[in-house]
Amino acid sequence: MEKKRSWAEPYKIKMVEPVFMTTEEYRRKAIEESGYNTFLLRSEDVYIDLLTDSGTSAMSDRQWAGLMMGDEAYAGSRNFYHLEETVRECYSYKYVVPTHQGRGAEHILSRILIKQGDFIPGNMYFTTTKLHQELAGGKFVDIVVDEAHDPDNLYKFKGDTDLRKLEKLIGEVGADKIPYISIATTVNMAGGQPISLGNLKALRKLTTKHGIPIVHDMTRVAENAFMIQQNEEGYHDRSVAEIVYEICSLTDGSTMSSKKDAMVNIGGFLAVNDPVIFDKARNMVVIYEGLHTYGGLAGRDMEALAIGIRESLQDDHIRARVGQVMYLGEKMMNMGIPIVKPVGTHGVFLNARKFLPHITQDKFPAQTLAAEIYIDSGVRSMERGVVSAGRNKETGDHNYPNLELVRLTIPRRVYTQAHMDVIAESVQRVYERRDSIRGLKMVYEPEYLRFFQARFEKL
Ligand code: P70
Repeated sequence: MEKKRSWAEPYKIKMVEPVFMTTEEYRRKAIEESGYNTFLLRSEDVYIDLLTDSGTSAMSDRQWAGLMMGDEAYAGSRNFYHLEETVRECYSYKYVVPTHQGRGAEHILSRILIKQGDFIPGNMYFTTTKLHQELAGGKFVDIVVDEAHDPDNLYKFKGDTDLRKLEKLIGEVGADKIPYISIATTVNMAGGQPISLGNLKALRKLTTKHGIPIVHDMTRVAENAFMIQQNEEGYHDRSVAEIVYEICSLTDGSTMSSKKDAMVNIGGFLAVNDPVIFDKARNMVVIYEGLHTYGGLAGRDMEALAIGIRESLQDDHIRARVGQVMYLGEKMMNMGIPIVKPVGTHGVFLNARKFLPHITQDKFPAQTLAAEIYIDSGVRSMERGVVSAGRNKETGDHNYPNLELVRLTIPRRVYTQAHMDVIAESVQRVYERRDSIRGLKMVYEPEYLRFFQARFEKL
C-alpha cells in the first residue's frame, strides 16, 4: 500500500508580519469608498490578502541573502549572468532579456513578432497578454479545449489546446498570418488549470508542420509540471524540475512573470532560442525597460530571482504549495460551495454564477461577491469575470465570458492552514446569506484593463 503523507511545509517560519482585523462597519465603508473594487482597497485594511499570488510570496533566507549580493553596476552585473545561467539550465532557453515583470516581456515580444492583421491562438486569453497582442495589431483566438469553459467539468488537463480549432484557423487565415501560438502553463483564467505534455507534444508536431513557433507563458510552469507528475501517465517518477525542462524544450521561447512561481516581489524576462529575435529584443528592451543586462531590475532583484527559480522546482516545495491550495479547495467543496473543479494550482475560484444565480451578469456577480467576502472578514479576493473580460472592440458591448469567477489566490509560503480555515468559514457565511445580496452598476470605466480601476455602486 502506498504511504499517504500530508503536504506539510518544507520550511519553518523565521520572521512574521502582523496583520490586523477591522470591524464589519469599517470594512463596509472602506469597500464603498473603494468603488466596490478590491484593487482600490488599502492593503492595511485587508486581513488575509488573496488578491493575487503575484509578487506576494515569502522569500527564503537564501533569497534575502542574495539581495545583499547585488551587483548594481549599470552594465554587465554578475547577477544577470547568474540569472542567464539559471534560465539555461532550468528552462532550456538560450537567450534571456530581463524585464521589470511579465507584461514588459509581453510588450516586447508582441511588438517584435506581431504584424497588423495577424492572429494569435492561445489556450484561453490572459488580460495583459491579449491587450499587448491587440496593441501590436493582432487578434487573439481561443483554442483551449471546451472543457476549460465549463467550471464543473472534471477533466484533469483543462489547459489543453483543441488541435481541431487550430487546424480550422490555419485553414481559414493561413499559417503566415499566425506569427506564433501562445501557450500558458497553467491557464490562469480557466481557474489555474494545467496543460498536459501529451497535448503539448501533439501541438508541437502540428505547428512544426506549419512552421509556426510556440511561445510559452511560463508564469506558473512549476505548478503545471506538478500536475503532470501527479496525473499524467508516464510522469509519476519524474521530478518537477525534469518535467519543467521538457515543457520548455517543446517551445521556442517564453515570457515570464517571475512574481509567481519564482517567488520574487518584482521581475520577469523574455527568453528565446532564435538569435535574430534575441537581437531585436535586446535592442528594444533599452527603449522601454533598461539596458539588456538589467531590463528594469536591480542587480539584487536578479539574484533573488535566480535563487527563487531553483527553489520553485523542488518537489517538496511545490507539493506543499499546491497541497495548501487543494486543502482549501476540498474544504470548500465539502461545505457545498460552488467552485471551479478540479481545484486549480494557485487559488480556489468561486463560481459566482452558481453562488449568486439571482444576479445577472450585467450586474457583475463576481465583482459583487468579492466585495461581500471582504465585508464579511477582510479577506481580499479578485473578480475574474465580465469586468476582467472587457468590451468587444467591434460592438462596444461587454464580453460575457462563461466563467464568472472570484479568485481566492494563495501567495506562496505566506499563510497557514488556520488561515485557510478562516477563509473557508468566511465564504461559507456569505454563502448562507447569498439571497440577500444585490448586484452592482459600473460608474467609472477606464479604457485599458478596466478591472484594475473601475468603480461601482450598489444597486
Ligand atoms: C495575477 C497576475 C499576471 C500574469 C499572469 C499570466 C498567466 C502574464 C501575467 C502578467 C497579476 C495580474 C495581471 C493582470 C490582471 C490581474 C492580475 N498575473 N501571464 O494576479 O505578468 O503581472 O508580472 O506583468 O498570471 O494573476 P505581470
